[in-house]
Amino acid sequence: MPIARPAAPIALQGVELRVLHLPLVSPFTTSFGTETVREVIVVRALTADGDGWGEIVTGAAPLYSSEYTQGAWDVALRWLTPALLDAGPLAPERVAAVLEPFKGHRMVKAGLELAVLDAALRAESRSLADYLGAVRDRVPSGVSVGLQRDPAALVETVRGYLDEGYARIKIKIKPGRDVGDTAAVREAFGGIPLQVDANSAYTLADIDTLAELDRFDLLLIEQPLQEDDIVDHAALAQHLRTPVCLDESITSRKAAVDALALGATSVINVKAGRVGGYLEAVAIHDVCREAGIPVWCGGMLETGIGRAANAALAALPGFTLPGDISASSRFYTRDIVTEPAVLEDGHVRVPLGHGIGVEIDPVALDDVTVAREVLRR
Ligand code: OSB
Ligand code: MG
Repeated sequence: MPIARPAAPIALQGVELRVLHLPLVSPFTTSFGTETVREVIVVRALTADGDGWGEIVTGAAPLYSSEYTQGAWDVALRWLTPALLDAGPLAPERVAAVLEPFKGHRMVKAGLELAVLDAALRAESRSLADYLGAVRDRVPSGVSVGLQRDPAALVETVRGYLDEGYARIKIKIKPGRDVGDTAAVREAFGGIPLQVDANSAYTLADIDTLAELDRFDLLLIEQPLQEDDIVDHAALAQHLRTPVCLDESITSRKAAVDALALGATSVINVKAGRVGGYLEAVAIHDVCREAGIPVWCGGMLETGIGRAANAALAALPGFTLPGDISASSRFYTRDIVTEPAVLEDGHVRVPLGHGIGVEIDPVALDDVTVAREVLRR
């Protein structure tokens, strides 16, 4: 089902971009590195009827994918934002087509599209959740747990999240920190919903190690091999009982269809940033739902802007597994929105206000802004 009721075009008068530095409550370590401060870009679409907000989820360094914040900043200011400002009356459904000639830079496209969507939907007094086709008013909340000092520290960290009520645990793994870490969590907590994320740290030569994870009854293993290793993922999936779930590899609806056709993935992590926007994310949801493939909503340490939009996306009917949509407090002591996502009985509420459904806290935003540019038409 595409979007049932499109939004009316907006007259985009300008776009404000800000780089934020948001301190993390604790360092976040994956197979590709450690972050202590979230460097992210916030987009504000300016119209005569009010503003719209979006978020460009690049990391500071190109370690998760080829995109990174200073590159995103450059392409947004030099190419993508000027194209949008020149596009005339702009319906949110047209943003992807306007930006399509520019290769790649999907996270930037997604952030710009979200700001236009938010402005357009606020102007019509509609919620993003309603627009995207949400069927729930709250979503189960999973938490992504970074690599810790050792398995004992991991167990204590996971214990804290379970005590808070998280509905699903995902642990990061890398070579040398896989079977032992997973065994420690399984032994400590029994049959909790558990999955692992390798962020492309392995090759097919590691197939025996990865097969050892089969005994832990994991919900899935996320992105064990490189982004472009679709055929190798298919070969690996043949040898594992644990379902393979692609994250980094799924950059579009087409990539999802191809990976499914090749048997490279049997579950998909949907991230709007990675695929170029919330509308492409819905398209992936739709094709997976049609094919009986479960999807779940991934995360990129979003601020309250992207976190609200992710909750709306995760409320679509095909999102049948808990997403990485934790409470804002899992990452931040102070968010940039006035009602940050909180954990209630293992769930996060889907914002039902207009647009993304949350309001910006202008003081909090200014306090974490390290760069700001405005382009006007
Ligand atoms: O691989 O899912 C990932 C964060 C940054 C980059 C990649 C990933 C992640 C996470 C965190 O796992 C998910 C979240 O936002 O909670
Ligand atoms: Mg991942």
